[in-house]
Amino acid sequence: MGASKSKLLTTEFMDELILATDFKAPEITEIHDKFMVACPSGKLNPVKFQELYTVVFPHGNPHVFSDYVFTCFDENGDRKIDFREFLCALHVIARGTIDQKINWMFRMYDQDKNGEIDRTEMKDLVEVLYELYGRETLEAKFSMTSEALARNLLSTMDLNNDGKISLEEFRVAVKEGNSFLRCILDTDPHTCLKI
Ligand SMILES: [Ca+2]
Ligand SMILES: [Ca+2]
Ligand SMILES: [Ca+2]
Repeated sequence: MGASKSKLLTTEFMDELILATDFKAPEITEIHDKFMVACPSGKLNPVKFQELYTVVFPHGNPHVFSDYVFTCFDENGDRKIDFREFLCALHVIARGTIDQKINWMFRMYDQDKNGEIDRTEMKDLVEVLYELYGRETLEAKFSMTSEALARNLLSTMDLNNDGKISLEEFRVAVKEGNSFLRCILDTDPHTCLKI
């Protein structure tokens, strides 16, 4: 089963992957088989990645969102996701603690990587999710435009009133069950990409 598709996984590479993640060999083989079906070339490009998200969010426009996720997976920044990058990201998302997942999500939306989500990044975050799920769907769900929701979230989450959201403030809001932030967790690539 899947023997031919797994031929790129040498014993050496497998050992390295087991060390880097805590997946076991049979799990890695299974994920690798699915990965190779989704992208036979062995490297996901942004277009292919977006196609995977379009299947999951047929009513929205996943273009920008998938690019956010892509950038987070693509550790060396060559605009391709190889199997090692894919598996390492998946390891955090699928197996990580809730805190590791929250860190991952925070890093994704902290676009300039300065450790804070500022007003513009918050606006972008909300905008990206409205596009992803479909604007009408989220406007109906939260009874607010994306601009109003971004302002609302910033003022609710910003516990020390410095106009920015720290990782800790983000963590508190997610754990308190903020319903919009729950939407973010529902975009977990592990669930979405079904790999
Ligand atoms: Ca890469
Ligand atoms: Ca930032
Ligand atoms: Ca703050």
